[in-house]
Amino acid sequence: MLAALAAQRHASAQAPATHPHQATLGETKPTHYGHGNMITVGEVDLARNGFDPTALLTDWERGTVSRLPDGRTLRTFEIVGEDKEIEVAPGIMFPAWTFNGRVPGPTLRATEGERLRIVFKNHGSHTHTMHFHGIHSARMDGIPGAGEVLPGGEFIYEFDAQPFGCHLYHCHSLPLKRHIHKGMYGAFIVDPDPDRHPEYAAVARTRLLGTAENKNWQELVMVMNGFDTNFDNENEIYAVHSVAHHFSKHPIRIDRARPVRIYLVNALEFDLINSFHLHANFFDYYDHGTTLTPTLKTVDTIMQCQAQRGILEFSYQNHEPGLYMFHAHQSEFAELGWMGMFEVTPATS
Ligand SMILES: [Cu+2]
Repeated sequence: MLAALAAQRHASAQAPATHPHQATLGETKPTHYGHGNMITVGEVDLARNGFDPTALLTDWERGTVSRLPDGRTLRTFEIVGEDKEIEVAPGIMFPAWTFNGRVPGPTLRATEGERLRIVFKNHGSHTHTMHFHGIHSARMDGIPGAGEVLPGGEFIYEFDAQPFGCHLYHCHSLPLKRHIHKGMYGAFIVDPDPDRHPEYAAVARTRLLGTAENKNWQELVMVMNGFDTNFDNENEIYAVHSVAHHFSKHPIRIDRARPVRIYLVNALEFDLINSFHLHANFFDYYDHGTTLTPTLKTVDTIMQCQAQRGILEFSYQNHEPGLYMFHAHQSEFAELGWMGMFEVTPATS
């Protein structure tokens, strides 16, 4: 009996490692979980972190909507700055400064022409601001002297949502390098108002959250970041949404029949550039997302300096199902966490 049990254990120990996603993928048996064993081992405690990088891909913060006396839409967001320790790779903790307890902060999404009101309460241990990349007055710029908030304080930023595009916000307190790399940044997306762009109204509608045309798209936001875990002014960890190799271990499911749009933002500190490379496919790119026609067509790699951002559009319609890699094409970044997988599946509907 004992011998039989031991034999059984031995057999299971020898069984090839499988992954749930491999079951449907036939003979190729991709080994994305390891990929030459160049990824982290183990899992991050996402529950303790309080955010899941996969959920963040499609987590649009819409705020609350009301109507101004002149009939315009007022969209109000509430943001809290707070200190929080987060796990950025299995067993690697980082003392972050956050917006709403997550890194990156919430993806604020509005529509061109709305009035935006951002109520920022600072519950953190340091002075912070919210500086938006957008068009606004000097008083609303979110820099020292204009909208900087002491611990325990509050400031209300208010401006119009313009221009449409893929933007970001970040803390602009000093030293800036420290406040950014600690985690105080997030995506800020302004959808185009189709009525303002009659010549490209059909395209604009695909970008406007909630329309039937928009629902056909698989939209994802990706904030590229990194962490200096030993305080030497260099990054030890690179990622999309903070957790190294999360999307290598948890591929992003893509319905082959529907197009994909990525709102890509580079928040990386210390390194001069970051990049995005898509495997086995090409995409169109909209620099800053501020145009309705591509600024680059048919490319498979783009680079961004800090605060640069853009929109990628592509399709796997003519590809066989399977796992398709995406990563920074600085190989070091990829090996230290900035690498992921799309799992392209046959149409589900
Ligand atoms: Cu700050």
